[in-house]
Amino acid sequence: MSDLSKEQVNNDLPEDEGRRKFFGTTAAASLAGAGLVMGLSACKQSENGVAGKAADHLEGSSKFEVQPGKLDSYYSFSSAGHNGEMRIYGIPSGRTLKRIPVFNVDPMVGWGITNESKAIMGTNADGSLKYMTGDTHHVHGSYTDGTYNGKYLWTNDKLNNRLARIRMDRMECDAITDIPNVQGFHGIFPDKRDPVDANVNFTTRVFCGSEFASPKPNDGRDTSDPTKWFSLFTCVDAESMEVRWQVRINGNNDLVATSYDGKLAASNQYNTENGAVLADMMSVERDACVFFNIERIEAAIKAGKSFTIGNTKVPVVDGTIDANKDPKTALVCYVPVPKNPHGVNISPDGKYFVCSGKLSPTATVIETELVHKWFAGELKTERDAVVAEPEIGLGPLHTAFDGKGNAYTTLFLDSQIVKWNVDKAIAQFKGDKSAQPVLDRIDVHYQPGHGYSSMGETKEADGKFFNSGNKFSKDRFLPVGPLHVETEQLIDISGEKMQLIHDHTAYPEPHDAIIVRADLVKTKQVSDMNDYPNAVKSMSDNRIERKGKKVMVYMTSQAPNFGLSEIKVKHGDDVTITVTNHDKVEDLTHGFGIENYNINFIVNPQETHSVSFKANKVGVYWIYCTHFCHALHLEMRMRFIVEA
Ligand code: RUQ
Ligand code: CUA
Ligand code: CA
Repeated sequence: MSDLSKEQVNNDLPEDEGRRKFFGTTAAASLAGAGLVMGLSACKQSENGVAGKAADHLEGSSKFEVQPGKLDSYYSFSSAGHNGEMRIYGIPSGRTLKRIPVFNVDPMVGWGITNESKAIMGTNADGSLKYMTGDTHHVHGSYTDGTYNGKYLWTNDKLNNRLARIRMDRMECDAITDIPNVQGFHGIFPDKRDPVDANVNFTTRVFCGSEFASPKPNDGRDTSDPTKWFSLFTCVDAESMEVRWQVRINGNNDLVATSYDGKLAASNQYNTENGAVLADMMSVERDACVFFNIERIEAAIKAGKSFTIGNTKVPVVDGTIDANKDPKTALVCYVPVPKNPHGVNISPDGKYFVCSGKLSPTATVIETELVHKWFAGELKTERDAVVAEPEIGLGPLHTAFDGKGNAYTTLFLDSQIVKWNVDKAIAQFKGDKSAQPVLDRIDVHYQPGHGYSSMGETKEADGKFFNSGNKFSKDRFLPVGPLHVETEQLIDISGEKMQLIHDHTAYPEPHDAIIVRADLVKTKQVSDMNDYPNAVKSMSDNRIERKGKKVMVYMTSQAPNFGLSEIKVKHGDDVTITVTNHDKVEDLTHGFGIENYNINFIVNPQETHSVSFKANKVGVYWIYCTHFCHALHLEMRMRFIVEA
């Protein structure tokens, strides 16, 4: 039984008290549970005397309230974790605007049920879905000239190793690609321009990291010899969604970031040990941030310096340390970074990559220009590309930027967001003892994973909002049983001190997201019937055709009528029903559900969708409109009759 105190219900429990009650136990449990205590060196938590006290920071939301009838100024495009979808929130309201099914089946829209969505998701020979689950962690958008162009979003599936694309004019998934020969496909990032062709100043590639080493090919060989397993870094074509190439690496990939000049992709590596068990993955003091030289990799492939794996035709180049000893010809550069780093993010001016320590209380700042110098043979060691490594707190994971030289890093173990200045961190690293990089801290509730700022991953970073995606919500919302909702906390970062604006909920379990200015997104509110090759274009086209056991039904919907009043078939027939919505009014969607046949999908104005199934139950089954459309919505129904 949950025990809500009066104060909690009244929502005036002193901020710090309630928080600390839960925080103490969770932090300790996280540490002990993961066996991480030994991995963490001591960190002075309040070096500047700026240790966070949430009560001081709480400003309240009134200034940012989106009043009834008013619209948000930003979209947030969010991952959904093992729910498998992508989500859209309004910022600053935190209101859910849409849930886009991607790797999951969604009966509301009919994703995974209609023939069109099944074709995108991928089917087995018998027409059933190949996969019904997925795990989305990262969402990134396509770029032109260093900022979002509003064309595409991509997200990863860590579970079944697929990359999905969402077309932003409709906010629907239009392509899914299998990434061959990888497991634990985690970080993704689109490139921002071509490394060579200056005219291509927009996204043409999407890079994909993979966390888990596996046998190559994974056909039963080497199952008991993990030393033979390895990971691949993958490049997918942004338009065709075909896999362009892969790179064999030492260790693993986790998250991915790309440079603004189009020349580099970076990925943090927490398992340079290539360990198969936890203790081995934490055995060395420094792992790495690996940089891929895109121009050289593509030149090597052109020159035929690649191999293939199993039946896969994708060219693979060798990016292992041994094969890349000479910086002047190296395809990759491994920059040493303290213990099991998590997250890699580039500053909006393109100058620095920040890789967080996770098991080290530090963030490592790597200068882009120095990585280029290493590739030119002008830097002594890879480590010389590091220009700062400030101590910022315990369990640093992801870093966002405000475009004013400041970084905001999530501290999982400290349950805080820390604001620090990059230039001051560099000065401190150079030996300036008076430099104090940490500027502010704010408590969040609780244990943040991802943090992201408004336009923070573009050169138009505006320093307005930061969202803390917390992994534990504990006492922040009304209890709903053992599975807690997640807390997303919106923070005002426009001033010197961070101010908590509000909490909003997120159904488990989002990871990364981006916050995009509303004016950059242009959606199409009503579809074009001509975009649907199987459209039933006129009312006189309503008909049923039979070829042997195959029955094809073509029909229209227009409120409050379906174009047919009954469909009569024989037991065992293979039935395909195609429905075109002839309504033109924005928002006038119809649904199509068949009683006891497990079929349910929607058709938005001017759209066409179809389903195929076997008429395997005799009798009368009502077909009805499942989406409220008209005063006579309930009367919008017809009969499906299956004769013995
Ligand atoms: S990773 S917090 Cu994909 Cu940090 Cu989840
Ligand atoms: Cu058509 Cu409800
Ligand atoms: Ca490690």
